[in-house]
Amino acid sequence: MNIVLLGAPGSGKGTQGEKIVANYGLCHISTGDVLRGEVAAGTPLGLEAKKIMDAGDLVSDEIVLGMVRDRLGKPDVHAGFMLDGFPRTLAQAEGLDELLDSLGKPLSGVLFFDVDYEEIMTRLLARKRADDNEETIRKRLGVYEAQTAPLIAHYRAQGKLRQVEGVGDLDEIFDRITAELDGLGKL
Ligand code: B4P
Repeated sequence: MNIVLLGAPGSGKGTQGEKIVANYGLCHISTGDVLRGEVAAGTPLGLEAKKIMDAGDLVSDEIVLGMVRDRLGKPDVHAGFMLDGFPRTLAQAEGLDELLDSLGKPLSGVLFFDVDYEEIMTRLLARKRADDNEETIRKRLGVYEAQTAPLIAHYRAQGKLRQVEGVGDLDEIFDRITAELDGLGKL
């Protein structure tokens, strides 16, 4: 199974993603985690990415697509993968479509986490990561609305979108997710 997690910042992609990979044995590919790893290691990419992430902007499509292309070329994705936080722009989604075509690894489905912005603001202010202050969160939500939300229609048109209500108890949300993922095999 090859899936994408789609949703606003703080919608729970990382949180539920850990439960999904543990349950389905998928390889977890989080572009946010890879970028934070580069920042922590102080690489040239990390130094560049830190400024962009702290401002609430998106790292360039070329950089992120290059990272995902490298990662999907590794042998451990053979059993299936879960992309968390990628794609985030239409250009990234189109690049991913081409990449997966060339690799012969089609997407099984895209899980869209539906969470309202008020709930997101409360969650992220409580998390206190470097990019979690009110001004940056508002910026990230604006970027999400303009650049990432159009992917909902992109994947709906492909018949791949599965919408999950992302508010409530973590285990209840996970039950909704497994119901969707278990249904994918029956398409
Ligand atoms: P990401 O690392 O992808 O982070 P995120 O969108 O903020 O969080 P996520 O949705 O995973 O939420 P989480 O489960 O942690 O991106 C960070 C930055 O990296 C971006 O702003 C961008 O600059 C850059 N970047 C990453 N990918 C990129 C790409 N493809 N292109 C360009 N730039 C890219 O949950 C958030 C909080 O909510 C947690 O504290 C959690 O405990 C809590 N929570 C989760 N579920 C809950 C629930 N049901 N109830 C209550 N709280 C809950």
